Amino acid sequence: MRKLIAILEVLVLMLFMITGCMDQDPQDDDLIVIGMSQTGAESDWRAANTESMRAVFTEENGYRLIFDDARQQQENQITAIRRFIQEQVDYIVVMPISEYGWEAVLEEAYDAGIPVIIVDRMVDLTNERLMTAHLGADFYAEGECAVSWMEQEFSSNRNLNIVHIQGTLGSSAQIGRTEALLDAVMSNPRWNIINTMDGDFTQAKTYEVMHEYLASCTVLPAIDVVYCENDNEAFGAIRALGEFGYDIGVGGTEVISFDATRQALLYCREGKISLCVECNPLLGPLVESCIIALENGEVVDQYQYVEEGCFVTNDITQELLDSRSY
Ligand code: GZL
Repeated sequence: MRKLIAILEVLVLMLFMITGCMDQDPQDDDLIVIGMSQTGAESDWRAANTESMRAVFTEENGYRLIFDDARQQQENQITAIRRFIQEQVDYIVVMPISEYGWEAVLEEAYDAGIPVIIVDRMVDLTNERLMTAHLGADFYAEGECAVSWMEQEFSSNRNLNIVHIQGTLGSSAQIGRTEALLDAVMSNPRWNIINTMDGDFTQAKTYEVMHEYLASCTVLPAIDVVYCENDNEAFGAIRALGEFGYDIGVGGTEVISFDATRQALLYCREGKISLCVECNPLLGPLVESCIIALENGEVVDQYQYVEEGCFVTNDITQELLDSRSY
């Protein structure tokens, strides 16, 4: 008899444990589930962008974040989006690696009734209803900021030899910044792009391609400007140029960079980078305000751009550096 009672007690305990585990915390049901596909971890900018998202979409703030790092592969992003659809998340947030190839998978999300928010770079869609909102930067305007500085920095009656280092090909950051430079070269007949390379937004790739280019020259070319489409490219280019004896800075080879992360601002303060064009990675709060508006049944602007500026050496004060969080 005692054995029977002991068995019954164990069974009751197990039953309690199982039902206790299966009971979702009532709070959990209230969490907004976000499926987030991040491009990768290729740059300082990207790390700051990811940190901004993770800092906002926490359980304390009322969210369950399902975060996927695509490691710079679009197919990984598409796979992740399909997983988010299967898991019936409340929102899908995508930082797309490139502009093209999204129509089919975003159609699936649309059919599943899941709003898709595109952040940072843009996607090229024939059916724009597939995207609830795009929150990011105007990359062409960033490039215009750089070429306006070039037009002021260099007199119009001198030849300008430019080396152009592009970001990840097909990304809207690369497309916009490139187009602005090419348009400016068209309207400045003495500007000459002597070489264009793919730096893929990374320091290592840029060092490699710049080193390879300079090593292939029988006579080292005069380079007036290196137009780097992000900070990590600038770091790689500066290292390679230094190894071949180039004098970096005013009066020598002037480097332009995009993002304005802390390390780039420090290079700018030293004169190693002549112009830092800001590209704000801290998009988490903007994404959250969009989601809150949607939760409240509000209609959101489909295109929302962040404010950005640019910095030259004299702008880089300790106060400015202390004021920045990335
Ligand atoms: C720009 C972003 C770019 C950054 C790079 O919004 O997409 O990608 O300029 C990053 O640093 O790799």
